[in-house]
Amino acid sequence: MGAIDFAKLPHIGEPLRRKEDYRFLTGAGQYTDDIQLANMRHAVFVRSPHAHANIRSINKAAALAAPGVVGVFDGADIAADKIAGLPCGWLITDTNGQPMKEPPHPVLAQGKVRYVGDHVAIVIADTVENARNAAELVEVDYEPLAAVVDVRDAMKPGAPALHTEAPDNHCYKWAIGDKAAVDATFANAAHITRLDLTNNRLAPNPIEPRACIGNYNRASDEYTLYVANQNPHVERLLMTAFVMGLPEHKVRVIAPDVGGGFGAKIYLYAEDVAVTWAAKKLNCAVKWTCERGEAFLCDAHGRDHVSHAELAMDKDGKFLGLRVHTDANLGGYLSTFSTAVPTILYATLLAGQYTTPQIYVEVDAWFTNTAPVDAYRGAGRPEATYLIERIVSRAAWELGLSQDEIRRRNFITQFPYQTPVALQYDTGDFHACLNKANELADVAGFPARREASKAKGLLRGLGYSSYIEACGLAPSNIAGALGARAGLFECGEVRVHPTGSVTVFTGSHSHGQGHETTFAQVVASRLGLDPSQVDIVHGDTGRVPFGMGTYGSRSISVGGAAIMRALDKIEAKAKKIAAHLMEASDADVDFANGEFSVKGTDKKVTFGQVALTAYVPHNYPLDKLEPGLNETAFYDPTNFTFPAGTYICELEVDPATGVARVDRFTAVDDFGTIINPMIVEGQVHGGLVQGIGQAMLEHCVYDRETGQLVTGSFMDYTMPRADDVPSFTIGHVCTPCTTNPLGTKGCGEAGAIGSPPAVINALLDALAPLGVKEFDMPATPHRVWQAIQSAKQ
Ligand code: MCN
Repeated sequence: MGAIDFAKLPHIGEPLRRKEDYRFLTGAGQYTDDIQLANMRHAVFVRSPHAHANIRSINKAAALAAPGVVGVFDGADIAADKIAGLPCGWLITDTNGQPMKEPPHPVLAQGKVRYVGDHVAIVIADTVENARNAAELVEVDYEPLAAVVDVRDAMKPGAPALHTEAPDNHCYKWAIGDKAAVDATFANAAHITRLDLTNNRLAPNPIEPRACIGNYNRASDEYTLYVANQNPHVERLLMTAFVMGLPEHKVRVIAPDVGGGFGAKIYLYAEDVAVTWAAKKLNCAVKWTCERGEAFLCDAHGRDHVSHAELAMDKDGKFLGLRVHTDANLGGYLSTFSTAVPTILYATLLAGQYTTPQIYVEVDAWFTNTAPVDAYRGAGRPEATYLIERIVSRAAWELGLSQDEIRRRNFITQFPYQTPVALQYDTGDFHACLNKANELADVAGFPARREASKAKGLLRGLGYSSYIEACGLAPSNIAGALGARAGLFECGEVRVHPTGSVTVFTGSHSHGQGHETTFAQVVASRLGLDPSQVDIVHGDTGRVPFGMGTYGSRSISVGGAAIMRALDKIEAKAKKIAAHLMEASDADVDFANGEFSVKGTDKKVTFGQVALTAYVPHNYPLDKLEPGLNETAFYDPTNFTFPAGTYICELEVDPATGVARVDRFTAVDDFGTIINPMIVEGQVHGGLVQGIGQAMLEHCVYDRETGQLVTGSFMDYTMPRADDVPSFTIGHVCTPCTTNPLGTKGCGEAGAIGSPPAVINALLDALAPLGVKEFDMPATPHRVWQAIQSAKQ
């Protein structure tokens, strides 16, 4: 079935309430920490209080003697059992042709700690309290070393070195584009706009902290790991093949209800391995639940780029070339997908929505004494969008063009469009998004609103961001050629039961995105069922055949497409059964609205009758067909999907206090075919709040001397709250994706990608009368006030 026909099916585009909300809203969800196993003990980790230190010795005796303690293990114990370090899933090749520096990432420290919170030992006791008390008795003799937390410091000659494998802290230099051609373009440009910017480091903060329970069954020699994770099969693959050296069929990974992830739960973490290993060692289940303070220290962080960008234009503001250099902070070790974020997921998006013919991007990635940095909602695409949309807005100010005009002069209008940075956009209508955003934001009424603000002594600004992103990760062969050490397909199994209801097993994982509803809509619409007749199972390697999981807004476009393939097989087989029942040829059978009919006759059988016949095959072509109606499909996409849109932010600043307030925010997105507009709107709202949070409030700060995390709690790290954001105005444009059978483009990250530059462009527009030209996120009152004062000098 083609994407156009699919979009016309019943239930597609229906704002169904989420099936899963009943259990979530009535407290019936089952998260990892809710799970109680027989013979279960509790783990607490001893973490480094130093950003950088050698470990001279560890004395476990007092902790082992403490009440309730059943085990205390350190790096030596792990090494003695030949447990390997945590792997990095993406190999980047340096511009010098050598592989990136890939220092070991031990599960428990091996003689050295490299960030505050680094794992030193695991203490296991009968209760969490006893484990916590005993952890304080583990005596670690540290030799503190000088620390480095900022990339600008890490690259200095003589900076403290974290790893012997990378004595200058440099992990890789990577580049894309034709440098000579870009340099030549700049030599002939009529105007060059330049910009330095920092993309601030963020802590993901899903509402459910990470948690895991390792268990081991002596009788079958099998492990089970319950874990708050976004991709249980990937977790199992990494843990068995790379770290523990176990056969995969002996390890079951279950990610039950998961309370948000935003990227932070994609990775294989030290805690997951440690509890699984300790379960066998102690012959008991071992549970660990992260505390919020620990999450700040050791969940993978996001962003942390320092960039310089230059945009070359002709005299009419037509873009000729873009030149970018970015220094990316990778933290103390390489987290699972960290290396792909500032390269493949970032630089390839730097064409944005524009026809810029020449682009050259160079990225240097550095180790620092901070928590590992990896994908966080948007992963590379927010950093790219922030850079492009900031420099485009600045170019407009410098050339005296309106924000609208500079974008229109440069928009891509012909599709498919091959960018100079590898990606090929299949569809889009950037003018339509901009037009609709202008209309919904009432841009025409802005001058009057600005005057009204002025009358109150306030400054009002208007900011644009026309983003594009690549999601639905990705064709496996291209990802492999770019360094991925895994495939990026998805798997779906559709199991039709004898009475016609359906259970679907998907490799995608839902941790807030509503898959139990939207995937059921897809299946119900294809089979002519009510969505209540379709259940979705995910998050269990013991039940789902295989899966690559959820990140990169890939679930509906890749996971959904795998289910569509399985449905094609179901439909093909069901048609044969129906043809037999109606004594017709397969080719003459049509299927629509849950009924099979023979062309040109009034013969009909229902989907339910066919399902029953498949399992009670009394009148059945057993010589040609197997009984049963259960099909599995794997789907590997041929391209990314490219959601795009225009966001417009309007904010007010009080110049006396520096307080900025987002007053209006309009988001117009093109997600192709929309399965459930209510869920999509929720996804956009969530993303916008996260993006506005980055722009206005959130910021991980490490002390530049000591490497201590200054923003280690919600007292210091400000999460956005309801009264920090306005009621959003949302609109849609639809150009269906041409490379998947649903026509969908991912929506899960768009809000977080498109919104930060809209906010900061609005802020700079508001502050322009005061002469403020530079500003780095977040726009806290203190920083805004400082910017105003600096501009006065
Ligand atoms: N959808 C739709 N029509 C479309 C596109 C999507 O109806 N054209 C629906 C999908 O069927 C799905 C939801 O919208 O129910 C999101 O789909 P998709 O864009 O495919 O994204 P994923 O399901 O793969 O979710 C991943 C994405 C990412 S990468 C992050 S990070 C993120 C996000 O989703 N983390 C979240 N949204 C989150 N929402 C919550 N509540 N919690 C998180 O941790």
